[in-house]
Amino acid sequence: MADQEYTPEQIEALKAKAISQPLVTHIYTADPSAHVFEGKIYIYPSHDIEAGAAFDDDGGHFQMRDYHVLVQDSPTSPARDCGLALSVDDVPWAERQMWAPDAATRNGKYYLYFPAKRPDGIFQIGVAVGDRPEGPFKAEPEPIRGSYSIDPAVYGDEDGEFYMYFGGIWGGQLQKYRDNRYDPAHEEPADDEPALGPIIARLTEDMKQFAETPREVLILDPEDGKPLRAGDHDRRFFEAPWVHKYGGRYYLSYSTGNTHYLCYATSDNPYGPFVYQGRILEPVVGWTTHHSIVEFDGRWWLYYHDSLLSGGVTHLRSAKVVEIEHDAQGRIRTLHPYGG
Ligand code: FUB
Repeated sequence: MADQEYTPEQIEALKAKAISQPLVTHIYTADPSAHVFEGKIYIYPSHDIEAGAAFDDDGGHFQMRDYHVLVQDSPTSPARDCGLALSVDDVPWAERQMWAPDAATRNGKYYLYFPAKRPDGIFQIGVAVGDRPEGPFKAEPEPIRGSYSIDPAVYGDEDGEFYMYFGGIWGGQLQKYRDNRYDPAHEEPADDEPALGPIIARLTEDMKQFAETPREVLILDPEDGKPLRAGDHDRRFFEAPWVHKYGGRYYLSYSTGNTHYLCYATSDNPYGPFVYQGRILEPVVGWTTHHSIVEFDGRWWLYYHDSLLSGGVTHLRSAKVVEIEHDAQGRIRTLHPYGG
């Protein structure tokens, strides 16, 4: 997960060709989860900082400690930082690494979902509750029972049910679990075995627990109808699940991690199986790629991040937004972050 080296000239050239600009530049923000609440766009990003931690393949250099919520009147309007929404110091069970969050609203309350490491180094997912989209949020004293790994994304369906999708391999620890049970001996499956999928669980009415046993979501190869293989690094799920609905179909989008693509798969059912469809975004500057997709006034927007503002530092990223299109068949046109 080390930085790719760029010269200042290369960075300037990429900035000139970039298809979008950072939403804010006074802090680093990443993993932007965008929602329309109260007629505005609220964005729930990670808050990247330079903590001086060494680079490693488990993302030890991502040492974020709090969350700031951003707000826009529309996706083309300036973004405003609403200030501190939640600090790790105010989460009784969490010690460090406040990674990619998401949010949802139900019955007049707002819920901030976030992964963080317990003192023993294991990721779990917590929830904090507020009265306003921007917080402040008060954390529940314990993580969500039965939660694990990272990158919660909460999808509210038209029938009123809410589902959490979560998971990420490598630093996100998903490869250590089978059937929701942790075993440090587990690793990623062999290349010719089915890849690990993200995990889904319906949420309880109070939005604070899983209402059912979490289960794995399958992503199938459209060619043979079989699950994508673990060795298929250009297409298999790595982290950053997100779900949106378009034309009555569920779209599961995600990062392929070490190959740096944002891809998507579709299904008629929130639990899947999903069928792989293609790429949404080619690789950005910086190792990670992570996004959300939101509709605003009938147009669709991809919130994503890159590391251009920091000159290519992988753990100092900036959230951005660009419009995406679904064609007549519902396919999403692939975007190139620096033109081409
Ligand atoms: O921001 C920390 C981690 O990097 C996120 O949880 C992953 O999705 C990746 O973007």
